[in-house]
Amino acid sequence: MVLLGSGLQYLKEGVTPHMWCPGCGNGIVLAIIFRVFEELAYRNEETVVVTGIGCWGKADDYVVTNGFHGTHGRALAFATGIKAFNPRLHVIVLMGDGDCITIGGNHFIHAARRNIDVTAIVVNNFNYGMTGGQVSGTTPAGMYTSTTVYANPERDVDICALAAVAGANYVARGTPYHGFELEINMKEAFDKKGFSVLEVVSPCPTHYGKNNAMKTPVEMLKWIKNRALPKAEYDSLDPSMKDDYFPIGKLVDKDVPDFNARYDEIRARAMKGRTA
Ligand SMILES: Cc1ncc(C[n+]2csc(CCOP(=O)(O)OP(=O)(O)O)c2C)c(N)n1
Ligand code: SF4
Repeated sequence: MVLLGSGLQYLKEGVTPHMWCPGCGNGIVLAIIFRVFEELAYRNEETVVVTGIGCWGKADDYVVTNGFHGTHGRALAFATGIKAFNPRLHVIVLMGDGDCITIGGNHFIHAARRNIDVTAIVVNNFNYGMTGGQVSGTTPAGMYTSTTVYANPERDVDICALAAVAGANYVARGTPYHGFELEINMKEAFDKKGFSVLEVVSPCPTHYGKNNAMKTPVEMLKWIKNRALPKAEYDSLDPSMKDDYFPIGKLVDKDVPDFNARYDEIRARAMKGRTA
């Protein structure tokens, strides 16, 4: 029996226990996705979950909706094709920070610029979890990974700031610790027409936590929780303190016409010109 409100009807049968490590944030994020699917009454045949490669990229193994498991860094390219061809589908793209920003950064910029009507849920655990905890484009400077054992000399990309400046209609950030807020922002992201991005700052205790002297999954989750501030509180910080924190909640909410709306308008004009 599936409890109403749990969203468990979207979980494939016979696939648990899942492959993620104890204390990983991925399971919490997937459970919230299922609840939001239920709240929005998404039907399996009109929903497509698109992934690339990585621990979070395995999420499509667990869903009963349509799934598309693509190649590393290219999930948004596949999702763009799916949505452009069939605008009636709900297209949800699940990517790790490596998938989305490090190898896939160029697709991310262009999906936002194009304002394609898909929702990207980016689980940012600050490293390449699946392949052993290597440095990623979102690893903060000075932190340790398996390939920066004397500390990362590079600066990190702010996923939300990049999405905003590139033209996304909706941008929000959350953490698995702030589950209720995450659910609200996820529902807004799914509902929004145009490109929407939800970054989830999430624990990878197995690699990032261990490499940075966080001995348990709880320590890693607390490390994230202590850095997350509601946007208004973050904005009021002295600039010298901002590097130690990140804002959570809704960051951008616009209604610029999405790619398919603009494409339809241009096509209608072109067809009229032809028959005139
Ligand atoms: C083109 C290509 N390059 C590299 C790899 C190897 N690879 C698989 S998963 C992965 C990193 C995944 O990291 P991330 O996207 O952050 O997801 P996570 O595992 O942390 O959830 C890499 C480098 C690959 N599969 N394809
Ligand atoms: S390696 Fe990290 S990201 Fe991958 S399942 Fe384990 S804790 Fe999660």
